[in-house]
Amino acid sequence: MLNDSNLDDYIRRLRSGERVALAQAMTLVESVHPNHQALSTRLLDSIMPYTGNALRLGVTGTPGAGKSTFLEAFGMLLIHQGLKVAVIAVDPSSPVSGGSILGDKTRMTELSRAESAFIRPVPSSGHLGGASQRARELMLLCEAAGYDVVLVETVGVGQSETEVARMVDCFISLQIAGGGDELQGIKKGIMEMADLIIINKDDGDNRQNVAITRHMYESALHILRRKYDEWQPQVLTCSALEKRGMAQIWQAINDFRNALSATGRLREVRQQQAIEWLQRQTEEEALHQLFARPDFDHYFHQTLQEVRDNQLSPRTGLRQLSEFLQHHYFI
Ligand SMILES: Nc1nc2c(ncn2[C@@H]2O[C@H](COP(=O)(O)OP(=O)(O)O)[C@@H](O)[C@H]2O)c(=O)[nH]1
Ligand SMILES: [Mg+2]
Repeated sequence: MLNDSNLDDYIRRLRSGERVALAQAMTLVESVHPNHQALSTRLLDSIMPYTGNALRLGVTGTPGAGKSTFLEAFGMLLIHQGLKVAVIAVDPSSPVSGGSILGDKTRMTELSRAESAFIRPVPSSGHLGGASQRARELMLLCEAAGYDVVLVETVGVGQSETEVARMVDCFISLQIAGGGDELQGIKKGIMEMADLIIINKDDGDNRQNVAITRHMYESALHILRRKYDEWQPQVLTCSALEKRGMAQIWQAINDFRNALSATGRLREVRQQQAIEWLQRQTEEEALHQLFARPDFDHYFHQTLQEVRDNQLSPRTGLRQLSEFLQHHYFI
């Protein structure tokens, strides 16, 4: 097992693409044991210079949209082009060794057997932020191990989508026709986050529906504010089951990458993502530390009660808390 004395050797093996070393490094990063955390922090710090070379893609969609089937077909296309592909599946709905992961394995049979592919589920740990932080770190490990494309898959449930969108270069929303899903996508703001919208299951009797849905999305996209000056999000269709449409999707992703790279925007986006992540974590940490102080916590609850009982206006409550903070911590 990985330990303090063989860390350098592990990093060398990881960078040479040894799958066992990558898998063990991932297990270490996922461990919450304090000793492991100290070691995984060292590991992550050491590999930072070797990260950033992969194309980072996020794929989101409701359960049943065909994400796993799509990743199988799309991943194999990349592999046939000589690329190394990693899939990190964040699924907040599945327990640690959940059924959906078994389901995924059966839908990704070719990919999971491919020498150039690496598939890793991220078990949810109750706390969603925790799962997506780990996904980000696993992505860095894959980059250090020389993977060319890292796909982060997430189920279409509010926060996990946003968090995945914040860690990838290109965010892909996989949709299906009908079922009122289109409206949901628009309402939930997924369309504002998506760089590509792919309507899956463009096969059999469904093709007409897909064409209608595609048109709807295209119209909706034109009235939405654009995320980047450099890129107008595209709507594509595919049949993951019949493995059709994959080359066009890969082309669109490359167009996206080229458009954003040409102006330096892609680099800027990544820098911004890293900074914003640290900002959010710092805010969370600051609040956590503040409420961990018994005197503040006590005063806070006392004030809450007074406001609840109409003894104090909310505005005065806030002023008092603010004065308390200044007086106790900021002088
Ligand atoms: N007709 C059709 N069925 C598909 C397609 N892609 C996936 N499916 C089916 O949709 C179901 C859900 O697929 P899955 O990949 O597990 O979806 P996920 O939950 O988003 O990962 C399975 O029964 C797939 O066989 C497709 O392109 N066409
Ligand atoms: Mg799946």
